[in-house]
Amino acid sequence: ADARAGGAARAAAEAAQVRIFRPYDDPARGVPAFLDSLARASGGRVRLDTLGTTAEGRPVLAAKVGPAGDDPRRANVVFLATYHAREWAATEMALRLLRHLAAPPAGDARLDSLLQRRDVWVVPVVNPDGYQYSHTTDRLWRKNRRQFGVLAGRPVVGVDLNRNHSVRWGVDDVGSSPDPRTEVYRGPSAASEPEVQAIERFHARHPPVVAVSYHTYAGLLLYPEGWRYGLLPGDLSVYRALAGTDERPAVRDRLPGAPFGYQRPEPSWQLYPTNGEYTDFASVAHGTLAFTPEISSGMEGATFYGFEFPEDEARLRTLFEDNLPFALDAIEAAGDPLRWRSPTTGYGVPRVALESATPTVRARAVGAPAAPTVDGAPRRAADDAVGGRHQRRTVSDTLAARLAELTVRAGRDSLRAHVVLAGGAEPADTGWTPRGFTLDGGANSGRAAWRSIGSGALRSPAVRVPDDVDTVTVALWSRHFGDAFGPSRVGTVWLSRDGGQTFPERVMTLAGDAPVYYPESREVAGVRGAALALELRAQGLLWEVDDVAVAAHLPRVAPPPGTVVAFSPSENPVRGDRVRFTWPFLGAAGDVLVYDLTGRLVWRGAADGASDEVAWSLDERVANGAFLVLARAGGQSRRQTLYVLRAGR
Ligand code: 0X9
Ligand code: ZN
Repeated sequence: ADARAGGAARAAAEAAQVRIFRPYDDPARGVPAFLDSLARASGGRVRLDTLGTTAEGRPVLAAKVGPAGDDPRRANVVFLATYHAREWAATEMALRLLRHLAAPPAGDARLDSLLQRRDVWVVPVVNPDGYQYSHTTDRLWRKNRRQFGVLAGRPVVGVDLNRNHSVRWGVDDVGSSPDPRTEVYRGPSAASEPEVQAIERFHARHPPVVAVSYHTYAGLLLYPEGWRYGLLPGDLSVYRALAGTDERPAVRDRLPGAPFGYQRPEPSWQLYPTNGEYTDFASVAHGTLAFTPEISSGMEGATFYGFEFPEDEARLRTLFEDNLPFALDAIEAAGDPLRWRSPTTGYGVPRVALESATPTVRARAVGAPAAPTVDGAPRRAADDAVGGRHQRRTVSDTLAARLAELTVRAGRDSLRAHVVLAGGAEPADTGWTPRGFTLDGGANSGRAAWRSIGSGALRSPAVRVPDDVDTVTVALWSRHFGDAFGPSRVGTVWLSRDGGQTFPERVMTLAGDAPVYYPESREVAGVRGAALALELRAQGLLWEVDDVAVAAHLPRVAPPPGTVVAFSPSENPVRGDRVRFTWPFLGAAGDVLVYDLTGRLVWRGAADGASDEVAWSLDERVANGAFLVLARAGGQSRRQTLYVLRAGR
């Protein structure tokens, strides 16, 4: 009798406990059932779509929010969750986001009108078979549930869906494994899995401008490149505007014990390299700005929840509220990423950004390729192979000597900078004071680099910023071994504006792993006339630093009227629904005309002469093919052949 009473009490207690996480198959509480009821209650605002079917016959479902259908004039934004079965908090985030978008809090007219201008898709469970299995049988299951027979008496099951995408699939055995028994098995061939095929098909039909793929649990906000150490995306400025930096991060993390208090933004390889991964796929195949938030880095006592996020409404609400602003920013930025300024991070996208001043000039620009000039002399430079849809990078040949002045010209954009400080542990670099940093032979350029094996501080000499300069770029090359999961091992860069007496402002943070040298840079504004100095502080990490520079941005000189710059499109072939042309005739009004090959006028847009660009929004009537584009002003004209190659047409 006692046992029965105990059992009843336990049952009552269990019934009283609110269940939050949803399995897949439960006909009442499962994810598909939830989506169904949400769609039915939404008054036509949410529609469901089946993107594909898994090996065990479950649908991969997408919920579309906003106007019916997919209008090419509206930018697509997609939110994905739970490539990895056990990452339930990711699905919970996606479902809460969907609920928020389906019924914005009363009076949120801004979100309402924003959703009218976007096609937003939410795929809360990319991996339904694995997800269901993690609910019924093995809480920590990761892969899908495809069967690969029996090996040494054990069934071999599952492909890591985040290693199965068709871009850079299987390029090495570090970022994925050919062994089906491992957790990171990449599958027998690229996009071999039905779930991955479903996602890739969806991307071909509705190429997203921005995508967010929720995972758990490292407390990071990752973006490409992810497949090889040291690579930075061409669109880094746009990624940074959205995701922020350690100094101005986009996503807070207020869960108890969260080590940084925010999701650290960084290129994905700094966690570890992967191949066949989703964001590398989306960014390369569709020019998508694709992010992997590794959400939920909370702790219970001294340990992470890890994949087992507590079923606790208050904590899940915190998780959602922390991640919501970035999700809304992603939706908003998709309209015109280059001109968008983030209300969350405060960053916009500079037309030209300097990535390194020495030993190479590296710059990202909207109008590429950029042409660098060093100390008045043009430099040989190459368009970097790591492209972006919005910006490209140009890298100069290695400079033989330290420079004083550089310019980067890209179309009508330019950046002219005075290199006011440069140093890299070479004999000529006087005035630097290393404490706990030693000279080391593993240089990025020249003979030596500065190296700290635990803690130390490296101070630069002080330099005066000219009075007509507002902004500087602080740039350096770093190789370091830190900690992806906490602030125990970090390197930071601090700025003094009083000649090195105080260093109140942190301008850069390095953590995670960078086993190869790569360039880091930040713009700092409001430094007119200041006596600047840098202090690099190593706390617990193995850090090698070389080629440190401060470049003072000289005032922009407008090209004289009558200057003609190259007439070029923002992309060619055009894969999206909008293309921008640089307006070649400075100061002169005119128009841009688009003809098809039969000579029919397809579009005409006016140029007022004041703005740099003319944008053409292609509607659904524009067929794929070749077009002749003409820019005219007064008696002058420029022509350009343009190809339109949009998916699903
Ligand atoms: O390994 C993954 O697929 C992701 N981490 S997780 O713990 N959720 O499994 C991270 C993928 C991000 N990309 C790279 N690290 N390159
Ligand atoms: Zn994951």
